[in-house]
Amino acid sequence: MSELLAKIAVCVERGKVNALSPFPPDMKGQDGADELTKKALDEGFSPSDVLTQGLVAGMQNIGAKFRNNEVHVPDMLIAAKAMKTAMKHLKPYFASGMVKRKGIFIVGTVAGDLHDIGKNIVAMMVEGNGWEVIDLGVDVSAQKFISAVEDHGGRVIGLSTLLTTTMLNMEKTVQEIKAKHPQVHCIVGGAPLTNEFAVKIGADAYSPDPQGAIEFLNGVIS
Ligand code: B1M
Repeated sequence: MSELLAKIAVCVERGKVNALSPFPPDMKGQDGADELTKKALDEGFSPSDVLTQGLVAGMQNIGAKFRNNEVHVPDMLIAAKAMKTAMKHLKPYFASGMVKRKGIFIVGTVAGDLHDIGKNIVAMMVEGNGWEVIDLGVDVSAQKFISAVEDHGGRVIGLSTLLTTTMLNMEKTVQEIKAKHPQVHCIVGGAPLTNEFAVKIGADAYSPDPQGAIEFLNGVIS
């Protein structure tokens, strides 16, 4: 793999956004994901290689470390910021169809629940893995999820909840989505959930972390 793309992956994983960002201290003054992504495209690297061998590789590395408790929520947030900043250079190639997204992932926190920190991390990690993410935000009704499927044609919906009281809303939401669009896959996550609960409510999958959501999504398209 090219040294430049490997450097982009390191910048994403370590949260080195751009040359001006002082974090991480040992990379101060060096180019970040922003400059290196632009440089790679200017030098003629294919946008798809920049995405997969640079940005996605970096997000995968940090995702694996998060799963192993080697890094924590702030590390994920800064890595996602580096990825998002670099992604702006790739946007024109997505728009032109030169780089294909893996698919559409619709995500939201279920009705009655306003917690969005975990859901946002999942959304950013999935986007960094090459998916187009339609983030419906918090307090999302079943109808809003259904409309998003109809408007955007997504095949996978991610539902998050942090409250035991809104787990019931999650159950109703999954059932309404499945009744209207049985082909749509629903993956659920959030601190109070378990795999048994996911099975009971008719969801297709449960993941305790963003990495599991990515693995499920990649399984859907393979
Ligand atoms: Co609230 N809150 N909160 N809160 N809050 C909890 C969840 C609580 C456990 C605190 C406690 O009592 N110990 C408790 C719930 C208890 C219960 O249900 N049994 C609670 C409560 C009660 C409440 C209120 C009702 C408090 C009140 O007003 N009386 C209220 C509810 C408001 C509402 O939603 N209607 C409320 C409000 C808030 C704030 C607004 C102040 C704030 C939310 C800010 C925000 O999200 N923008 C807040 C916070 C910050 C918390 C705690 C402290 C932290 C939650 C968090 O962000 N964790 C939380 C206590 C705690 O967890 N220590 C608590 C970090 C985040 C990265 O983890 O969301 O679990 P998490 O996401 C993980 C995984 O779960 C997974 O990946 C993420 C990354 O690893 N994951 C998925 C999540 N979604 C996924 C989806 C997937 C896959 C994986 O696929 C689709």
